[in-house]
Amino acid sequence: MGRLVVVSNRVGPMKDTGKAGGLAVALVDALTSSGGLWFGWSGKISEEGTFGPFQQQKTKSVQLVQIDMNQADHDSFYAGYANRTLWPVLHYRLDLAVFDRAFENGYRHVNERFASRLHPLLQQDDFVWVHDYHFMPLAATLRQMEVKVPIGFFLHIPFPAPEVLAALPNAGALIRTMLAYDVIGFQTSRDAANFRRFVVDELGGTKGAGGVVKLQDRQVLVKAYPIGIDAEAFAQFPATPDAQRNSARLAKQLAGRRQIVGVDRIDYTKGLPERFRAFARLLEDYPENQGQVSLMQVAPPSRAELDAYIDIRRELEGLTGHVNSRFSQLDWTPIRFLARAFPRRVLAGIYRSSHVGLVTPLRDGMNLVAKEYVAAQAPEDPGVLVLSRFAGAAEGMPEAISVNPYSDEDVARGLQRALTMPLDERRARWQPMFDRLCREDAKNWSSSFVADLMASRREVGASLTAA
Ligand code: GDG
Repeated sequence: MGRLVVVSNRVGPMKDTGKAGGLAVALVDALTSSGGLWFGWSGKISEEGTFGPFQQQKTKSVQLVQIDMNQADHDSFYAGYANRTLWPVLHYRLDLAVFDRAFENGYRHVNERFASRLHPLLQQDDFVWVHDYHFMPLAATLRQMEVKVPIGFFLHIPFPAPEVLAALPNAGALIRTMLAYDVIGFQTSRDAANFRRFVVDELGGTKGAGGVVKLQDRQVLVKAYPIGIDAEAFAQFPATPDAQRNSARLAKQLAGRRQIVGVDRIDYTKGLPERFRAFARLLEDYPENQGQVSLMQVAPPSRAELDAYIDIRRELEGLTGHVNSRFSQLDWTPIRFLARAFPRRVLAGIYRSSHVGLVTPLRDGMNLVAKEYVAAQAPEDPGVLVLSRFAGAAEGMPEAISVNPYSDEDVARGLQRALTMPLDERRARWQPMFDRLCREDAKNWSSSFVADLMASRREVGASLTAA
């Protein structure tokens, strides 16, 4: 079996799975089982943009190779095209997208730089697995360097309807470069279908059997691989001393009242202002919840160098003040907005102490919080998941209460239903979701992608480029 090479914007961490997200856990697992190389940005800016410290994890036969970026590349590639252009467009937010030739050039340039740094490290029997919207054209660039090994790509965020994507200048050329991959994975069958439709309707390709798309000499497997979590580990977290200590603090503070929990990076895709308004709507439409049910929103700041992210945080602070000043009682505060991160074990304790998990993105590739909330519940008395129909997770969690995050009335109704749900129904909904999470976990996700990648044979042919 060949070596696995993973390329992602950020690399690691390799140790302490209590801190690492499901993605890191899944990738470390895949890398260690075949031996491998993990290549990406160091997270550092330096003017030379040279290789960062070359780290070697000898025990696990996994090498981490990280490179720095210079300020100009960071601004046009990361803060520019990746996060001001692709992120909003792929999340259906054309209103927030910035189209700038300099961003587009920076994106291409950084992809070329990553490819030329990776190229000399590749061996003949390697398999390369590229992650996410930062590196969509990477395979095409590697193919121009005569790299022949199988290369796969997984998109962690949504792939929108072609009608939306067509608004991105040069969308056709960008998607065309992606046909240099051998396997392209998406979070949901809808995303995969949108991609196939783009190739057929916009590029003039055709559909083959089993999800394959064809264009000229290229044949690419396009398929959904819904990402999972390390469900069994997550189910154990609430029993750890850290989690229990914090759950006890929370229980004391709640004093028998109930709590709804939300956990999201501060991001305009996560539907946070809409969620706060829907919670206020719950208190208005179902006033018996006043003084009884609070919303705790954990929201670590992210991408704080972008204006859209600063704006959303301010809006949330304003809404919190507004709702709290209107509904607070002497011994009860409706919204607690914690704009900071907590260790994963503490998070698991918060999930378990909360009667409802509220996950209402306006669009989301998958949403791992929905899965973590379910995994952290006590089987004998599980809480209820209220889930946006626009999260990729909704496709595989039909037992959740499905809501339209744009409608405060609908979310309030879903919340009320969750808060009044009898124990037998809560159990009946929770068990099949939990069983599925254990079966379709993070390891299963990475091993099924890698298996398809290994099965793919690279057809030698002319490399497709944006030209
Ligand atoms: C992208 C896609 C897709 C959050 N707060 C804390 C904390 N977190 C952890 C959660 C969860 C992760 O961050 C967030 O994952 P999501 O899936 O919810 O969202 P994105 O960050 O937008 O991720 C998404 C994902 O990639 C994977 O493919 O599901 O759709 O957008 O694991 O628990 N972790 C800690 N403290 C916090 O305060 N330790």
